[in-house]
Amino acid sequence: MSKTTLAIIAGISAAAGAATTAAIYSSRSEKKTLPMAATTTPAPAVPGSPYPTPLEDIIAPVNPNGLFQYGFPGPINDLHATLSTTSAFDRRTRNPAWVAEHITPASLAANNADRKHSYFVEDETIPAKFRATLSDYFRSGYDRGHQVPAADAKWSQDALDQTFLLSNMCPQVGDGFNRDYWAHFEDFCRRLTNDYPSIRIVTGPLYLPRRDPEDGKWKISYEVIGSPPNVSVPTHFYKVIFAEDGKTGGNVSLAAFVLPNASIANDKPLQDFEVPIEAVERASGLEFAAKLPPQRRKKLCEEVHCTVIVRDYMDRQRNLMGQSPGRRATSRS
Ligand SMILES: *[C@@H]1O[C@H](CO)[C@@H](O)[C@H](O)[C@H]1NC(C)=O
Ligand SMILES: *[C@@H]1O[C@H](CO)[C@@H](O)[C@H](O)[C@H]1NC(C)=O
Ligand SMILES: CC(=O)N[C@H]1CO[C@H](CO)[C@@H](O)[C@@H]1O
Repeated sequence: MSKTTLAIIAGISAAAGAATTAAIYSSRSEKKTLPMAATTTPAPAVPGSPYPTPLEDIIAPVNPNGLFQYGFPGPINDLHATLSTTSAFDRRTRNPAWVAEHITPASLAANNADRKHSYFVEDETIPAKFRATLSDYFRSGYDRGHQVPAADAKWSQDALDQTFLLSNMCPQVGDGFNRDYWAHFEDFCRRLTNDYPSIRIVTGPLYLPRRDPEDGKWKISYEVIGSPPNVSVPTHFYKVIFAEDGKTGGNVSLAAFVLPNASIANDKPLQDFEVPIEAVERASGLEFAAKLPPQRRKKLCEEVHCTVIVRDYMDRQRNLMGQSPGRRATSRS
């Protein structure tokens, strides 16, 4: 890891109030996957699998896959595509694992929708017992924080409405974060369409370890809201940005950012939050650009100024959404 990288990570850690990100980027060597024990059974009978598991295979001699006769435990990703979002859900935390969007200069220029017609709704494609509910957020003190921002989907009322599914939300700190720095960061992403014809963004939560001052050990600790507790409150949020040059097989300028779920001073440089994509991958267990060969990868923040603009943000928001800036405050339930 280069000195610069370490400095960037240290910068984030300072912002987070603890050396958290260092932990997700530890240089501990990767363990090789152990070779699977030789098995005489055919492919497992998972739900929807074309391979049946004959009774003799279930019983003898030893066959852990026999479990599947009672059901497949999961995890299930609840992949869900809407007009404006494609998401995977994490049933354990009742938050999305990631939500992807696509914005272009034309999609942002269209203004065919009004946020005042949109309502936060539970995502009924997710089984009721795993879903985040409106009552979980009620009086929790946290905003229902859009992962794909509403302002990115005003090209159609349906597209805008679909960003209000709770499967596109995570509990976010309101003042100083969702309504401030995070919103400026979303605005930065939109401004990228001035420089690139096509922008893809993946957004999601992280639950990062913090060093316990008592015993010096790294621990993950986060609140769970709802009664009984249902929805985890992430410690951090990431965005991975793909700025495309508009050519088939063309170059893609990449950047990844990790921000703490906390009030952030407006004068904090955005680049303090930039991390290697690999750091987000290690922290989230996800992979973002496995099929993008190195020769097509460019560094976004070497091509454009990765900075937030705070000045006149509210005016911009008002223009984008055709609303008064105060309305944003109603996103707190
Ligand atoms: C989560 O919310 C649902 C629906 O409001 C509720 O039935 C359930 O008991 C809550 N808690 C857990 C841990 O699922
Ligand atoms: C991609 O970037 C490389 C330099 O990194 C450049 O030589 C090449 O022409 C670019 N490809 C396209 C399609 O613009
Ligand atoms: C609500 C919440 O848990 N906020 C946390 C967001 O992450 C930062 C950094 O870990 C914490 O300091 C906040 O307490």
